Amino acid sequence: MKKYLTSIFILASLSLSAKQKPNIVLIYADDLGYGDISANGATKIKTPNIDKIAAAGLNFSNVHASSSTCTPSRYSILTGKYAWRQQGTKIAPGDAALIIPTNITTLPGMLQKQGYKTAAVGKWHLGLGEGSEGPNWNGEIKPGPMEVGFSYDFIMPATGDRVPCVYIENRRIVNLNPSDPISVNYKEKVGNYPTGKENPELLKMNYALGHDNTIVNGISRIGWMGGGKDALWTDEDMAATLASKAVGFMERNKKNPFFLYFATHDIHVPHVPHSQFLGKSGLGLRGDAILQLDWQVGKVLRALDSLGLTKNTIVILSSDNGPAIEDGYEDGGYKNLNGHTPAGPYRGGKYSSFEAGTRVPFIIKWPGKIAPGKSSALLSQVDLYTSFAALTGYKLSPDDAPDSFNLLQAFLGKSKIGRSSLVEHAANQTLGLISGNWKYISPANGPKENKNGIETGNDESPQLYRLDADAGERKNLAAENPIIVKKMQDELKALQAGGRSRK
Ligand code: NG6
Ligand code: CA
Repeated sequence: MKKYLTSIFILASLSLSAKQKPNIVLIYADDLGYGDISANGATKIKTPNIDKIAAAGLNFSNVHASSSTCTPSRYSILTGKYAWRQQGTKIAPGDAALIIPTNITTLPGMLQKQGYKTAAVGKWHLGLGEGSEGPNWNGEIKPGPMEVGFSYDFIMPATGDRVPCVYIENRRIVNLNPSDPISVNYKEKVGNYPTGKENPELLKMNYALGHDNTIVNGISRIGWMGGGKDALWTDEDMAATLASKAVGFMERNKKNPFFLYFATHDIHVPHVPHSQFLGKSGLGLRGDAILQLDWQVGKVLRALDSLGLTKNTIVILSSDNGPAIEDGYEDGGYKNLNGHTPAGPYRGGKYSSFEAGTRVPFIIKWPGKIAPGKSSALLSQVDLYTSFAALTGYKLSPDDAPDSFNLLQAFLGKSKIGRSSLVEHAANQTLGLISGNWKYISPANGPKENKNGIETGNDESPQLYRLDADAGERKNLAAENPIIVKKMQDELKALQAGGRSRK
């Protein structure tokens, strides 16, 4: 009897502590710039739902994605490791194999060990399957999210502008008719669908920069696909589809602690928002996509309210890299900016070594636990792993999350002190380093502006900026400060040689 009572007691206390662990919802927007939200000073567009997170939470001005493009930033946030430490982590083709090793403990895997249910909903873009043949699209698609720590997934395999234009739920393509198997190829045309190059008259918007392959839903994509007609997504419905999957996961797990990685398609290209947002921003399709993103944020917040979970849920809104204005389609991005500044006060944008590449919106709320306000602590998204490990009581082993630090107190606003340094990684593999108020960019050949009109930050000479006095990185101070340049170069070299980061 005593034994029986003891086990009941243990069970009860276990479930209680599991229940008390806060849910974590990470809304990871795509290509959303620091200045794209009204909470960060945008005046030409209003993002009321994102602003609600900011009003109730802590808004950071110096949090960085680890890279100025998608795949490496996502790799880093989920593994706690800088992506440039591993080969093959550049922007992934749509048929790439999974790039996250299945034998490491990832951020969601760590939370699973702590009793969390974990979901990836939305954009994946970290590869699927193994080996050089790519994923087995018509069968069980693995390894994928479920092999690296997620207990549920509903994903788009790569990006909105890449084939295959289908959703995958728990290893299977959704609505795939076995009598109409799909084929995917990134080298040559497969299937009978028209292409943008051959049939531009079928397009809803003109392509640019090689987005001229298979047409799905009137939009030509990167890569070719055939078959899978019943499984094809409709871009206009994507936001509602993904939001409902995110909400469904929270509903099913309201009694469990859960981690939701809600990686929205918005505001990546193609910008094809639902008609309810068309023309509503006054800033063209890109602005309308921001409104659609904000609407999805509202869906998540309202669901938490109606499930009674708002109080015990940490909500984070951030982005995988800085803004692009036009990125593969002639969708009027530049023409319709109307004075809107997606990068805020920062220079560059997506792909860039300048600050706007990685300095992204980062807002966190946890009612009663995080006091509303602002923070300028220097933090990297890679730090979420170890900070959440500290929050949930997980003890890291030496190989876990090598670039991630416990900066929980800074994320909760209890400390103003963040990292002393962090690495910024650009699309062309150039590395930069922030150390205190100094920013160093390694020399790089290549154009100063890319084909999308974004300043790359490339310069054959070292660049050194003083971010507190010159956030816009206009005055290169490298020549006057050779000792600082050398010190920062040495730190980067040591990191590249496998050295651990400095907290
Ligand atoms: C680039 C694409 C761009 C976009 C990006 C991925 C070209 C010329 N450009 O290679 O349109 O798809 O990859 O964006 O192909 S990201 O946010 O997923 O990194
Ligand atoms: Ca991105």
